[in-house]
Amino acid sequence: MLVGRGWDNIAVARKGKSRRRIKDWHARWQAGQELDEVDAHGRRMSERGVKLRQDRFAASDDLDGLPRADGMVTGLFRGGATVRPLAPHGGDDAEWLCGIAKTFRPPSDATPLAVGDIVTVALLAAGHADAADADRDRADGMILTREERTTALARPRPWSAKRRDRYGTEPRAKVIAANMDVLLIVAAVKRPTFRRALIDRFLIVAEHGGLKPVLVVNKTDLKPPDETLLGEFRALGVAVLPTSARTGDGVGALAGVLAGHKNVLAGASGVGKTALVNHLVPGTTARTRSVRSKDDRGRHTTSSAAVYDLPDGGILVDTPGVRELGVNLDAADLPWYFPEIERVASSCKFNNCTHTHEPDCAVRAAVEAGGIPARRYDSYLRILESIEG
Ligand SMILES: Nc1nc2c(ncn2[C@@H]2O[C@H](COP(=O)(O)OP(=O)(O)OP(=O)(O)O)[C@@H](O)[C@H]2O)c(=O)[nH]1
Ligand SMILES: [Mg+2]
Ligand SMILES: [Zn+2]
Repeated sequence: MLVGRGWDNIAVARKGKSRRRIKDWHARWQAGQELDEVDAHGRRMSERGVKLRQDRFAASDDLDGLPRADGMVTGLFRGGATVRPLAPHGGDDAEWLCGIAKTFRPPSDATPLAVGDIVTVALLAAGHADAADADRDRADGMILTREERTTALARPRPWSAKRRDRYGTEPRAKVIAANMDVLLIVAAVKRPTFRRALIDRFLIVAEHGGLKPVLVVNKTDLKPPDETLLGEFRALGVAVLPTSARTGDGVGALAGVLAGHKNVLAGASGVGKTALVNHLVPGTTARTRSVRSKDDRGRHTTSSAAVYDLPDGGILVDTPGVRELGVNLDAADLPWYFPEIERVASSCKFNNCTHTHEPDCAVRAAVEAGGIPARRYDSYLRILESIEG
């Protein structure tokens, strides 16, 4: 566990000091902790967690007179975030290390801050560069406000009494990335096993969050992808790109799709998200790790979201792999996310038909006749069950 004492060990080099410091923070906070929580009122979440030293916050009572600038959140840790300036500014810092102002009130009840959020920061920078000592103990800025999100890649979070206490009875979505345009759903042909149901859930999450889904089927060097299956996704209007991060096959086509957009990678652990980043972003050598040989599962190598600049414009956000993905929806909304089911549902005898057991169900008839792929119907049933169960 990291405690205040840890600060004494942080080396501050004059040259590139900000970057170095940020790396230290990341390394420390990434060591075994969930780093991405500040609560809805900007209070530090946990006594256990790292505390920004009090003098970092001393200025937060008096932020009114400070210069302000907008930036994008590029990383989160307990009690703060790294923020990249949206416009060039006078200082030499590529990223600001920021605390959260006491007055910070996020505009909605979802995760207060996520990678990709646009925030306004009060800059503390003036003066602190002179003294190495002060530099070590101070943030570059304090986050004052956050803009409304245009999109959100979100997953439902486990419900618990503790959370209900703190946040009321509403299930809160955990926002993984904000303001992205494209969700790259990455699967592997094998190692780990191709999980169609997980892809269907990500399609729902994309629809729900306002992102355009693109399916990336990676590791094609291990086995050719199942063309029939890819055709089913294409029939739903989802772009499908087979790739191999090992041989580089298909990576050029993927780069073309990403250019100029804000893209976020998601998928199971071990499918090769970070390996793709290393291909797509020149000079990047982010950590990847082999899947476990005993069960072909990933090792959860990437531990928090990270932002990369694409060579032809746009950004790419790498995220930690998921194990399971719940779907935070009402059962009644579900057909809407399965357009091929919705299309025939109006012909069901009952207008509240769930297409599970009701008589004269047009959806089940269409599945039997082959008009709706059986695996899509199976996914529908599984998701329905998980919502109701
Ligand atoms: N054969 C083959 N192996 C690949 C390919 N892409 C990635 N790998 C390997 O798969 C393993 C997992 O890759 P990662 O990039 O760490 O996977 P990830 O999706 O980032 O996993 P998490 O960070 O845990 O979510 C590594 O050993 C990679 O070298 C590919 O196209 N073909
Ligand atoms: Mg990774
Ligand atoms: Zn029906």
